[in-house]
Amino acid sequence: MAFRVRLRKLHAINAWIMLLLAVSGAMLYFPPLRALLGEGRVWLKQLHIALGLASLAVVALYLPSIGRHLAQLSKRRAQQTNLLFVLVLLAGWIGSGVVLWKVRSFPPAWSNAALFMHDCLTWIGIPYMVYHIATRTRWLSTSRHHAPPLVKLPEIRELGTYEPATGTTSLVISRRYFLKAVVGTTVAAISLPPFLHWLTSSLRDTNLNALPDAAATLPDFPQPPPLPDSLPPKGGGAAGSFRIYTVIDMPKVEKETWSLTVDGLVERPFQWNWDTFLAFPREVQVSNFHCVTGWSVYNCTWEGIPLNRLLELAGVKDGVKMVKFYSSDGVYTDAITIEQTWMEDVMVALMLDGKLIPHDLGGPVRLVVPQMYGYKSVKWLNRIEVIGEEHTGYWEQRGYAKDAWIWVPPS
Ligand SMILES: Nc1nc2c(c(=O)[nH]1)N[C@H]1C(S)=C(S)[C@@H](COP(=O)(O)O)O[C@H]1N2
Ligand SMILES: [Mo]
Repeated sequence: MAFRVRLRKLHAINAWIMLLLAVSGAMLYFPPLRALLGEGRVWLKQLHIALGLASLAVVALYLPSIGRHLAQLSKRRAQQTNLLFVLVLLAGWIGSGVVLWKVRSFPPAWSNAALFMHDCLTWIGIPYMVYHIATRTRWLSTSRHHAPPLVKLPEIRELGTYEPATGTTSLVISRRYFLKAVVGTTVAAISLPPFLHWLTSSLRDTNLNALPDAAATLPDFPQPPPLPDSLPPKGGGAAGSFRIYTVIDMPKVEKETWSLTVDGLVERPFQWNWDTFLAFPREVQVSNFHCVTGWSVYNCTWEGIPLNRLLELAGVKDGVKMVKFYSSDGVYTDAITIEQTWMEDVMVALMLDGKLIPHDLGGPVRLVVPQMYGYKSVKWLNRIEVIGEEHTGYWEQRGYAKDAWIWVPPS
């Protein structure tokens, strides 16, 4: 009996943890909920990780009992299957969760795979949990013993009963089976379409073509002629899907009022309008874009002005500390140290794969810092300020590491 009590307790604890994980995970994942969270998302992510570790502890406490438990369930195939299924789910969630948690200790390809797995298991796992809860509530599970079946026969099984008298098998549907089927179908009908939508869009090469076109979202910015390396894109076309992030309503960007300022501790500060910006020589680079949450877009062909050309033009004074980047959303900033400007691939970009950067991706002009996680790559860039003190960027103030270097292969 003590064994059963112990299992029951572990099950109850696990159920609560899973519920909290599902709620916090869903909030972190779905863009509208994510937007609602704002900066709370960093703390919620911490909580989600802590809950995940707690569920790992529960699994660890359970595992020594698994042999005995399975033996006990040997005559209950459905429960055995449920148990194994749940254990596989948990293992997958925890394993991929650890990679996502310790993202900087793994190559981006690992994080990409872990994120895909984490999401995929969630699309399967949450509907399964709903089904599991719904079909295990008392009114359903006790109906087997107390409520009369829809069709009365001496021996009732879930489905199909052999009748010795006539030698035939008749379909007998108990109330319990019927309700399970209804619940199962409903849950599947609700969750399958968005799951398939998610699956097809994550297996798609890129979401660049599916994004609202720059022509529609940035109507007054005409497409500038791309350099030969830009179109057709030297990198062969971006592979992977951007998730669209913003911490506040996306700012309106208009050509008339658009400007880029380079100022602060420089000899020759300047402010450009769109035409002056376009007149400056541009370059093309192919690089990968990695977000610290695990997704990547490979082989992006960016066209724009290397940061260093702008800094040379402005003339950086001695003794400065950082270069700070502002977004025209008025809220988002980030910075790199003056030493880190050795990176020649930090770019003030205006085209991606030969087309003006879509507004959703921070267009028409965003920063790209390919060797660091995406949060350094400020969208809707409108100001570059050279400063003499430390600056902590938007997400860094909220818990992201100031050191944003992407995992580099050990040499
Ligand atoms: N202005 C602004 N820039 C931003 C962000 C943001 O929310 N606002 N998110 C950052 C993060 S965390 C990432 S991963 C990338 C995402 O770029 P995307 O939205 O074009 O996919 O933009 C970065 N730059
Ligand atoms: Mo990110």
